[in-house]
Amino acid sequence: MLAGSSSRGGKRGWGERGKDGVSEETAVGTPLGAIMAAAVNQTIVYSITDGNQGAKHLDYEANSSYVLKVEADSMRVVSSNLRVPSKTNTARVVIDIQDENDHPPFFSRPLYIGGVAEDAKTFTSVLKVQALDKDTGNYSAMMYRLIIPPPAGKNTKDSKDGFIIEPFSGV
Ligand SMILES: [Ca+2]
Ligand SMILES: [Ca+2]
Repeated sequence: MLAGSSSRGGKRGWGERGKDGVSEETAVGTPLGAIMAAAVNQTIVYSITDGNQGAKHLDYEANSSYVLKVEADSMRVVSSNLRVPSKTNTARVVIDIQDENDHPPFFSRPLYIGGVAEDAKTFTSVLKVQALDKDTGNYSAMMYRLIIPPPAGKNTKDSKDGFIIEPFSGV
C-alpha cells in the first residue's frame, strides 16, 4: 500500500509510522504496509476500491485519517490463461495520519495598537498579542518575543521604561 495516489518515482522506503500513524509529510509513493489474502492455487489481484479519493498529498489538517476499502480478487490461473469467474473479498484498512509542524503561526491582527499613560507603573499591561497555528499540540504552542526592543528610557540605565513581552501569554 502506497501513500498518495501515484507510485511513480522517488525513493522507496517504509513509511514512517509512529504510534499515532503515518506522518503527513510522508512522500507520495511511500509503502505503508502490506495486506495479504490467501487463496489456494490462485493468483490474487489487489485493488483499493474506496476511500482513496483526494488523497494526493497527505495533510493532517485536511484529513486526519483514511479508511480504505481493499479488494482481493482471486482468479484461477488456467493453462489457457482465460479468466474464469473470480471470487472477491474486501477488507477495511484504517490509516491514521500523524500531525507535523507544517504550518507557521499567524497573528490574529496585522497591527496592534496599545496605549499607556506616561506615569503608568512598571508592569502595567499595555496590550496582548495573539498568534494562532493550524497544527495541533506542541506544533501550535506559541512563544512571543520582541525582535526590535524599544529604546530604553533616557533617564534610566536599567531600561525601566522599556517594554517587555511575556513569552507565553503575549501580554
Ligand atoms: Ca500539521
Ligand atoms: Ca505550527
